[in-house]
Amino acid sequence: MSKTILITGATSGFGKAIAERFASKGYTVCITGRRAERLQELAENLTAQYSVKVIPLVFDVRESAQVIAAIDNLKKQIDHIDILVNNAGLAAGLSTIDEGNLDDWETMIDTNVKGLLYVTRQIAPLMREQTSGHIINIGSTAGKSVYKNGNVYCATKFAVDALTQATRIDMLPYGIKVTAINPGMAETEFSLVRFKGDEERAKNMYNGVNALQAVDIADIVWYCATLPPHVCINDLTVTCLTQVNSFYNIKEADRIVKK
Ligand code: NDP
Ligand code: 8X3
Repeated sequence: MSKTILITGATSGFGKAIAERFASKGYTVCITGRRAERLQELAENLTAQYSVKVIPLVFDVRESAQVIAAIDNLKKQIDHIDILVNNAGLAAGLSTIDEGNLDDWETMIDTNVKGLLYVTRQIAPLMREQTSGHIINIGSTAGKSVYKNGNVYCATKFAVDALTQATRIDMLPYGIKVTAINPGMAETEFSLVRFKGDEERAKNMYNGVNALQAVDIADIVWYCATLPPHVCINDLTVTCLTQVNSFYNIKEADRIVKK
């Protein structure tokens, strides 16, 4: 029986790279997102390349009814889930609290916090029943220290940190691992989304910093997910070499190297 992973937000970035990594290792891969065409294309590519079962599920994590319907449908197609990666998330805008956009706030809170909760609420009982499983939440360095104008996005990632800790306690009796992976700056569609399609501004974020790439996060998820059964990484923070935390980083060109 092949192992099964469910990855939210697999239409781009980390989620897509994680789906590729686990498909390449023979996992049955359940991929989710709102962009149906991208999901379908990814499903077809992974099936063709790795001959694995891929189940695309189109839903918005902010809509609890959609989450419930999609996971109910999934449960008819598979009988176990080994790994859930709560990855779907986003930042919208950058501004001070007094000038914040309420719609952006709602979007971030609904997606990053409530969306993660809705999905976890549907999958955790299945893992409890199995008395096995691994929940991996994608947090952020933004959930470890706040940065200027990051207020609400940071708050949602602090919430992910708290929920990861709480879930680990709740799942403890059932042998379910719960891990937070907290990446720093990574070059995905994240900034394009944050800056609402402003490609120039998004690209500038990564200029000269040698940022993390989606495959780096996929490597780390694979590592955390394949440790011996008695070993659980609780909390892992990862940045590129030129970043220390949310607010302290340098350009690659400013790094002192021996001539
Ligand atoms: P991307 O924008 O490349 O990917 C985000 C994914 O989330 C997409 O697949 C998107 O799918 C999905 N998503 C967003 N909103 C929803 C929604 N309402 N319902 C369902 N799916 C949704 O960004 P990343 O890969 O970088 O981001 C992945 C996670 O990593 C996020 O939680 C982000 O906060 C976190 N992170 C990112 C960092 C970075 O610097 N890139 C660093 C630290 C953490 P679709 O639009 O098709 O619905
Ligand atoms: C994404 C990393 O620093 O842009 O979580 O907030 S950052």
